Amino acid sequence: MGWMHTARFLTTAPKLEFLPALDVPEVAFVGRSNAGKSTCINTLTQQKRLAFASKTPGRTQSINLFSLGKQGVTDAVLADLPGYGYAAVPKQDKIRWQQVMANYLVTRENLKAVVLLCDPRLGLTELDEILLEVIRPRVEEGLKFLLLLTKADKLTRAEAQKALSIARLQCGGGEARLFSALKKQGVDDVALLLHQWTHPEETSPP
Ligand SMILES: Nc1nc2c(ncn2[C@@H]2O[C@H](COP(=O)(O)OP(=O)(O)OP(=O)(O)O)[C@@H](O)[C@H]2O)c(=O)[nH]1
Ligand SMILES: [Mg+2]
Repeated sequence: MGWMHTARFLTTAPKLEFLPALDVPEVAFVGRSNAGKSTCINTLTQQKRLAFASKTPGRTQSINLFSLGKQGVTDAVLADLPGYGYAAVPKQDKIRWQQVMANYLVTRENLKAVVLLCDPRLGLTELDEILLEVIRPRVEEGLKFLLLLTKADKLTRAEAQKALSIARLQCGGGEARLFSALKKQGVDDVALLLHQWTHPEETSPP
C-alpha cells in the first residue's frame, strides 16, 4: 500500500521525556527482543534499513518514530520500541526499560494502536502477558490491538493455523494475524488494518 511506503525517519528518543508530543495517531510495535519488530516495519514500509533490524537481540534501544503521510504531510507515526526479555541485558537495565515501556503504553496520548509481535514458536511470554495487562484498560477504552505472529515462514501450514487459533483466543477482542517478512505474508492485510485504524473517518484506502 502506497501510504505505508511514505515512511520516513522522524526522531529517536532514548527516554520517554524526549519523545515529542504529537497530535497524529501513533502505532506502537512492541514485543520481546528478536521477535521481528524492526524487520516488520521495514517490510511494511518497503524500506530495507528504516528501522534497524539485527541478528543481535536488543538491537533497538531507543524509541524510534517514523512519519507516514503523502506529500510530506504526516498523518500517522509508527513507533519501534526496544524489545524486552533478552537474557544478556543487565537486570537493572531491564527493570528500567520495563518501566519506560509501561509508562509509554499508559501515558502516550496519541497512541492509537499497539501491535504486539510474537514468535509463534515461543508463544506469549510472561512479559508479553504483563504488557497485555498494562494495556487492557486502554483497549477497553478503544485502543486498537493486533497480535502479530511473526516468522510464519518457519511453521508448516497446519502449525500456522493452530498458532493463529490460539492467538485469536489470546488477543482479547483484538485482531490476530500471521506475518512473514521473508515470504511477504500478511503485509497488505496489516497495512490495510493500520490504515483503517489511523484513518477511521475514511471508508476506503487512498
Ligand atoms: N525467517 C524469518 N526471520 C525473520 C522474520 N522477521 C525477522 N526475522 C529475523 O529475526 C531477527 C530479529 O529481527 P529484528 O527485526 O531485529 O527483531 P526486533 O524485534 O526488532 O529485535 P530488538 O530490536 O532486539 O527488540 C533477524 O535476524 C531477522 O532477520 C521473518 O518473517 N522470517
Ligand atoms: Mg528492533
